[in-house]
Amino acid sequence: MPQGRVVRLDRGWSTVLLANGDSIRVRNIGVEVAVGDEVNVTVDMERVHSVNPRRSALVRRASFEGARAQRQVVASNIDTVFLVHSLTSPPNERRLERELVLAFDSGADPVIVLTKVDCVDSNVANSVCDALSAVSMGVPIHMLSGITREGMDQLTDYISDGSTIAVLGASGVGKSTLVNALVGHDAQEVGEVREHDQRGRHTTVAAQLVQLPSGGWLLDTPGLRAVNLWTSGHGIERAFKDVFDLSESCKFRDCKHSDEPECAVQAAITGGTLAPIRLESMRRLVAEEASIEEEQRDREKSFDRRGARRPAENRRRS
Ligand SMILES: Nc1nc2c(ncn2[C@@H]2O[C@H](COP(=O)(O)OP(=O)(O)OP(=O)(O)O)[C@@H](O)[C@H]2O)c(=O)[nH]1
Ligand SMILES: [Mg+2]
Ligand SMILES: [Zn+2]
Repeated sequence: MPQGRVVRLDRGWSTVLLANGDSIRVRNIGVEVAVGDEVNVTVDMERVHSVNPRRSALVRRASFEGARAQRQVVASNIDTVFLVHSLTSPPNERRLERELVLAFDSGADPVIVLTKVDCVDSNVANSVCDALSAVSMGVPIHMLSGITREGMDQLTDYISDGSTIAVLGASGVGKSTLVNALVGHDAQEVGEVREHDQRGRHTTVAAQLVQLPSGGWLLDTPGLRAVNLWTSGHGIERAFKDVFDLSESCKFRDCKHSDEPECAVQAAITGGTLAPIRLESMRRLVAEEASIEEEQRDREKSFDRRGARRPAENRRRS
């Protein structure tokens, strides 16, 4: 059976790059396919037969379809995730926290990339960088320009033959510009941002895997409006390592960090070493994840009661 990698998805169609370098468009009926998947194509080259197990996947909650949450695999088989923010906008720590949770849960390594360093003076750049550093939990941060190429050499270490980097971030931050700068030609369309608020116009509409001349892959994604969590593994623990580390020293193992005695988290807030917003933010994400988990459990239960088979993961429409 011919094997290849899904480089793009369009409503029921997969574009698959085969091992021999040919690119074909095939139907993906009855299989859940994501960009980045390694797939087997039917011998008649008509459709995706099966998807190989993913070694990593960036998963978020898609917008609600009816009342029920759906999961969306944004990118699969990735090694690194570039979390892209623009230095021309005020730092968005809350968004970065969510992106870090998704990235940690994906199994790939996050890297923070701050673009448009050519557009701001160094005071502004440093203050945005400092604000985001406060929630980055030691994840590397690089400031660069996809236009002047300043700082681009910092990214070479992440690129290697056979490895895949997913590029994630809001619309207009410069994801496609960065992809083009790394690839060395205009592989991806770029679009102007709105002058008054620097927001993008959702130029990239579908995730696209692009091959690097040196080997390796970049996975450009459409700007996500909302970074919604799906059920998480240790993503929240890792993205909120500061809070989790402190809670090790709370008197009670099940401390909720509210009004318990000898709470190390509250002590850090009072002492000014932990921003209260970090605890609030973590609580919000824990609650969001818990509600998805609860919904999933209810769904499984209702299927069990009816004696119906749970719909197999790969039968869900992508
Ligand atoms: N000066 C400067 N402009 C940049 C840089 N990166 C991107 N831009 C500009 O920002 C605008 C948006 O860039 P895109 O690369 O299309 O942004 P995107 O993140 O791919 O946006 P979506 O596809 O909508 O999600 C374009 O006008 C780019 O020329 C940079 O480092 N410096
Ligand atoms: Mg784009
Ligand atoms: Zn506590």
